[in-house]
Amino acid sequence: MVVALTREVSPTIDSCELTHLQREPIDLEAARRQHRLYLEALRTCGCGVLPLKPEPDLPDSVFVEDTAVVVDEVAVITRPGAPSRRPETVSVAEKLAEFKPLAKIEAPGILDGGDVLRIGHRLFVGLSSRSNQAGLQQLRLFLEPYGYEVEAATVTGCLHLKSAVTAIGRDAVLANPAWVDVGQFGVSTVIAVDPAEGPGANALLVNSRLIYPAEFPLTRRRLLNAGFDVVPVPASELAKAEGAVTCCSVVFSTPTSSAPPI
Ligand code: CIR
Repeated sequence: MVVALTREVSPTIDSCELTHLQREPIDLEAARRQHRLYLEALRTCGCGVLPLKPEPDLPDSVFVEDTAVVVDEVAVITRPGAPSRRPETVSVAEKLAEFKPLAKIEAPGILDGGDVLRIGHRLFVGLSSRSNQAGLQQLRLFLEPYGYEVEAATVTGCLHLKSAVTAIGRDAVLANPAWVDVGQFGVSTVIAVDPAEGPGANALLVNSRLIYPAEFPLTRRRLLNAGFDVVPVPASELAKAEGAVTCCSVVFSTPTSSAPPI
């Protein structure tokens, strides 16, 4: 079955890392309400939810995507580019060890899961302020033995590669062409965000459905017109922390006999 590792919103989210946005107050209750709707959307898409232990002192700990890259054969624990985020990986490693063999990115490598775009057996790593060539090389060493290709991708103007482009099918991406050259991914279907909705390229593909922020209706219309099945979720509060929908989970497949999700 497909499961998602998640973590509740920290009460210190207001002190989150910010790179491209100005700090704005975050309404914790609204963020938590939206996060609960996100968990419901995961379940609606047939995904089990595996909550990690809360980390109240780690402001960005809701953004679990950045802490691990998981494929069927192995879970790679990252070394997040922001030092404040590195302690988040401890509990993630403990939880993932119940399901997969672990590998770990070590210094001088840095890697955020938000920079890793998987399209089939190809993984593109955005070389951003959070992920470097050493992190990419280590990921390649871990994954090549299992038949994955790991390649660099260029991205500008946003935090992570997956702020600019996400996989919405086996051979399809949703992208903001102002931030990324989609030619590098070699896919046959590209849906561009509506130009008025620049941050709208982050969609979470789960069991052929797309969990997608409700704040981007024009791009949602494009997805619906192209035949995609969209599950809208309100995501405005965590967007103030520079997070979107892929950021709040690590989705992976697990044998049905493993520990039951809730
Ligand atoms: C950070 O800057 O690390 C957090 N405030 C946001 C991380 C969002 N994660 C993601 O896009 N994968």
